[in-house]
Amino acid sequence: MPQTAPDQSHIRNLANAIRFLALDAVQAAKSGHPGLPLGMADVATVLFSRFLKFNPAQPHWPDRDRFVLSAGHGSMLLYALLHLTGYTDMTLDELKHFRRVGSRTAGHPEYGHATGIETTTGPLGQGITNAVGMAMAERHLAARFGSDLVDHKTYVIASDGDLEEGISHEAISLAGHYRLKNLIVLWDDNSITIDGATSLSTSVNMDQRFKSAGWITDNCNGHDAADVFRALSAAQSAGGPVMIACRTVIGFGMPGREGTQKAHSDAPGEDVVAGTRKQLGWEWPPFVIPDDLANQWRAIGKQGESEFNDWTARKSASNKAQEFDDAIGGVLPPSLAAGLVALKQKIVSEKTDGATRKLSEKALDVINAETKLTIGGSADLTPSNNTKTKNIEPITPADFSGRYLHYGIREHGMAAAMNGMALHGGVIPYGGTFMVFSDYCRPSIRLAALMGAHTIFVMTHDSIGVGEDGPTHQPIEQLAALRAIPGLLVMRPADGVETAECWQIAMQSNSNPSLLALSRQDTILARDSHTADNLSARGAYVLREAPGAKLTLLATGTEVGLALAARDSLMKDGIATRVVSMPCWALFEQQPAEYQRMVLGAPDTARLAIEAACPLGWDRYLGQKGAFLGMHGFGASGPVKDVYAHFGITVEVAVQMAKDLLK
Ligand SMILES: Cc1ncc(C[n+]2csc(CCOP(=O)(O)OP(=O)(O)O)c2C)c(N)n1
Ligand SMILES: [Mg+2]
Repeated sequence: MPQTAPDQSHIRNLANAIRFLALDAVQAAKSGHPGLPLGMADVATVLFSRFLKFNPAQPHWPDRDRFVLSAGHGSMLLYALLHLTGYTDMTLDELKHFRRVGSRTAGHPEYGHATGIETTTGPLGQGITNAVGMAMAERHLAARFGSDLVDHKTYVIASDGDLEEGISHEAISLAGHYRLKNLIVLWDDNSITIDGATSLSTSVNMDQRFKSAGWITDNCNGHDAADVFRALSAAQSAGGPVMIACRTVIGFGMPGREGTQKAHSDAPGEDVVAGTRKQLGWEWPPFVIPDDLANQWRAIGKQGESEFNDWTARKSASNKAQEFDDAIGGVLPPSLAAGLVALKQKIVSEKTDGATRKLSEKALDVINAETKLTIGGSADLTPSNNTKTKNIEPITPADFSGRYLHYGIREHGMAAAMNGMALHGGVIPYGGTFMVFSDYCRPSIRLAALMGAHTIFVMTHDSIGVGEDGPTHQPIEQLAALRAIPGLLVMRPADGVETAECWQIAMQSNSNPSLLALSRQDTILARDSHTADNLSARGAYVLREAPGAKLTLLATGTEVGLALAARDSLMKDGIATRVVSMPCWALFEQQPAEYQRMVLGAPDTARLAIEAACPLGWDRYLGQKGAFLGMHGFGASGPVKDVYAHFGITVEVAVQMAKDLLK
């Protein structure tokens, strides 16, 4: 660790390189947010030059420190830092094309667009919560592999907005409880948001707020290099998460704008840009960094090389090297798929039925035994979500070697923290709550999909089948709303076999998130013969064929059993009826058109879709002669059977609707 405080004018010069790249890029784009980059440039420079462990030549180094710009609107701060420190994909040209289609420099940092961007930020509060997950993953992997291989920190720059967002409460209390000593938050304490002074809308004592959650707090003058250095030095050996309030001036150096909300966003205009050059003594034209400064920044980018080499040597010498690489690579043993196939076979031969949430626990039993990558959890619904298998132990503040997290009643925080874990790598997070509360996770689920994060959301109690808990607990529009998120695999398995198949898909789909919608109430075994083949992977498939059928019943989850019963009745009446199970629309949409046509049946045949949820989206599968049996409003409280009967989601109604369709 560096011992001597940095020189103020040295840091200021380096920071001004960030400031003018940011200002010139915003001015060139005629849009963007100069306030944060100008305000936090000094803090970021001390962090990157004296503390952050990183190596631009090895951006995926697993033991690098993670840097999260939670206040994603300040994206130019990050882009400038990546460029200056020598990330080869962040060229000067990219900065010149800030906010242009196809550039790596989108309006907010986008995960995957450039190396060094650890997560997508922009929706305030997400980044700091991702960071909690990253720090959690680090602690767990350090417990598993030892500090020789895993010993890094997660640094966050969070703005007033990040800390006003409700999700930050969940993040802060989670991190404090688990005493994540590897997490350091730098709060851009500039007392300004878009509407004006923060005093317009908040009177929280941030120091006390963090302290009460178990954090160590400090503050510094964010424009005094020695003071920032002092606070960051002290944070290195803290016994818990650290929040440093960095007092800064938003838009530092912009005449007429600094210190006010006018600095937050928008290109300030050529006059103000020129005035800023004057005020900060910066004499270089747009996008020009003098050689000596550029070289100093490049040297900062090379500081981590020797640490990287030392780490590589330690890893090579470690008897855990292969296991570590496999964990970071997310490699699943072949025995996992084989175990799930064996489970399917057992379910069929023993004719196992039951609630899919419980059958999901059986699949997880296999998964958690076959791989150490999974970290399960629940937002305080463990006995209902069936997410904790007997073969894994909880993670505790004193022992991170476990693989189960009690997230508390923090659905949103759980979802965003899981994204952080997935992005960190080395673990595959899954976590549960009630399906109806997927709404409480939705912004994070959306970001998981946008980033292609390997996060698995377990949503149980997936319909009016929750019965007596009533309409507040009965998801209606959630399935449709979740299916609308591009890239999210929403899976609603019908029985134990499909549940095992959907888990296999979720485990293997490592570049997109999955969501399992699981029932509270019992299902019947729909798949009466065993196939090693994963039929759910096609999204939909013919569960029961009927030669010459003029009618197909389409259903998902618990309603597949209903469809099968309706089919029995129709067949008795001499009506040849097919049943199609559709566990995952998104995967079905990826199948060849020919397969889709085959599954859905000829265009002139009738189709009845049955799902105890709202009809939105089903019309695309109903064809010319179709109908939908499901929900058209909120649910009602009562025993499951009565609730289904009340809304007419019954075998009798299905049979009658089918017959009407054939008239
Ligand atoms: C969830 C969410 N709500 C609203 C916004 C729009 N927004 C962007 S920045 C911001 C607040 C700006 O204040 P602060 O966070 O203190 O940043 P500063 O202006 O100090 O850079 C808002 C409301 C957002 N990005 N995310
Ligand atoms: Mg602010």
